[in-house]
Amino acid sequence: MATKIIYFTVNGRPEQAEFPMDCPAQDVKDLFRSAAEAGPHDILKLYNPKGNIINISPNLEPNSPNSCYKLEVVAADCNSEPLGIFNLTTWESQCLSSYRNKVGLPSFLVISGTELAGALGFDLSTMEKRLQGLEKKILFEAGETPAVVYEMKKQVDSFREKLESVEHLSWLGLFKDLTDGTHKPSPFYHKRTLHKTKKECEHVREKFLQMSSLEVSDEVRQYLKTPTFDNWQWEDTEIMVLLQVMYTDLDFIATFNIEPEVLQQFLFEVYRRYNNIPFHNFKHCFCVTQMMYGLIWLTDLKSKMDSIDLLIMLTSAVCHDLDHTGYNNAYQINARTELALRYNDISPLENHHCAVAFEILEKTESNIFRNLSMDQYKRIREGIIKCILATDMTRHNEILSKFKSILPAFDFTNKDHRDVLMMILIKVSDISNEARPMEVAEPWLDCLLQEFYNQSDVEKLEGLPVTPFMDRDKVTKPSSQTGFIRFVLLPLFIELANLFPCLEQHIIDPVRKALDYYTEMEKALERKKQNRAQNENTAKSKETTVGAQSTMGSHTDAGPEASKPDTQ
Ligand code: 0WF
Ligand code: ZN
Repeated sequence: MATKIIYFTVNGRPEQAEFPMDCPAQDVKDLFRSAAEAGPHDILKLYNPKGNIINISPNLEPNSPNSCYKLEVVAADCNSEPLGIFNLTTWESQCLSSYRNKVGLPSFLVISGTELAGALGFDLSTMEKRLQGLEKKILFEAGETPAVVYEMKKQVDSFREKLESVEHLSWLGLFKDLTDGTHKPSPFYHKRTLHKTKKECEHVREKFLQMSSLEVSDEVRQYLKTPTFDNWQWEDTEIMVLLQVMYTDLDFIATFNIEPEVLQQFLFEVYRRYNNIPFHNFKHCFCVTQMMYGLIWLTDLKSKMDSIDLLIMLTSAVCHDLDHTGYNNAYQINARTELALRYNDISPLENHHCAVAFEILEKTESNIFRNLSMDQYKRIREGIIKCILATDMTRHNEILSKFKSILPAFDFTNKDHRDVLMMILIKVSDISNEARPMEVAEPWLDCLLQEFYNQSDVEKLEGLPVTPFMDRDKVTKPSSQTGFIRFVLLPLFIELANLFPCLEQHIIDPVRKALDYYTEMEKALERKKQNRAQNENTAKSKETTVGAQSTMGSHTDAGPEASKPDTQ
């Protein structure tokens, strides 16, 4: 079996990990976890020599001892176990619990990571206040500060001192220099190359321009019109050529007098402004556009709507997630990012995607609408803004309800009706991965969960509210998908199929199949969980039996109860 060797350092100590090429992802993560001597709830971050965070997975690029990666335990997960520094020895726990019983202290006074997180990250003041309260209660009852409370106070003090002296933890709001109260962005923004580098872009541009004059076969052109299209088979430069084909085959080049060089420059700028993130990247832009393109052909929209509306829809899809940074609106608002401030918490991301689109279109060399009249441009701008803003999922019910209300008397000659349909079409395209073949859709879900989990990790580290469906401790792949398909995807897709019944087989059937697939996966996971719990219980009851037998047979193993004075 071929193996990979990965060289890395952890706490300055050189280590190497060897694992088979087909090693399960979880095993690779566990390997690194044990190298870092990290607990099951600690968060590990692996950096490459350039300082970028890389994914700990079986696909890790093999390296040499000269190009070591760096492994860090960035922070402990705040959800379950007490934090290391607040772990009590057995004796201390017993001592504390006997005091708790005596004075009737509630169990939340156990100092756990959950409380730390709940108290806005590492809120030591809250911790200190609680300790003071605890001390007062105990003092009142016992007359002196017990050693365990004294020890805990010392640990809190020393922890505060450590935190306040570490500059790179300033984003936790604890570094002493942070006196002006301004929000500092998470270090993750700086540590990874979110934006594409100039070199990367130049290379892609050259390759794209070379390829753009090549003829794309009729077979590919037809395949491009179907929701079964597999994006994973195409690299970014080819994707740019395919986008060019869409503009050509919908006759936009001829109808709107778009020069090929301008379209190429526009597509290159679009490529450049999608970031290197797991989900909301250039490939997602392509998938959404390709689904929109497929829907236009499948529903024969060319015969029902003006070309300009189709141009609005396709271009909106191309631009709809420009410069997405991998953190959703809830994060933007909670973290009070520049975008949330700029857009007053109103769809900050979608407003930004739209603004970037018009930045690109402001440049003559990439303005595909430069040969249109003022009125046409105005209509296009209004349409694109409407469509991109409609992709904010918090508006889902509002838009779907509107669509449902006009459906019984839908009229293609009514502009208001067409506007709502355009919003529905971009929404459907945006969340349509599950309408694709399973081998195309499932990797997309993995990418999305990677982006979601990253956000919730950062939310925990920054002491922000954690978005529940992004929390790696709470959701699984099937659990996140069954609810979404049942309550979001199917109700939306079914309404669109009411207007276009031919879509049933193309987008509803595959989504129903996906629902069955994830429902089965959810059941299998549940069975596995139950089996594990059962095995653990069996093992525990065996242990107890053995333990009880040995205790009964040994006077020296009698435990703390045995040393208690006889109160009778
Ligand atoms: C993972 C799941 C989810 N699944 C998808 O297929 C998909 C496509 N787009 N998106 C998706 N989300 C989102 C990307 C940004 C906006 C839409 N998510 C949805 C969430 C977990 O869970 C639910 C479940 C029910 C209702 C609402 C959200
Ligand atoms: Zn999107």
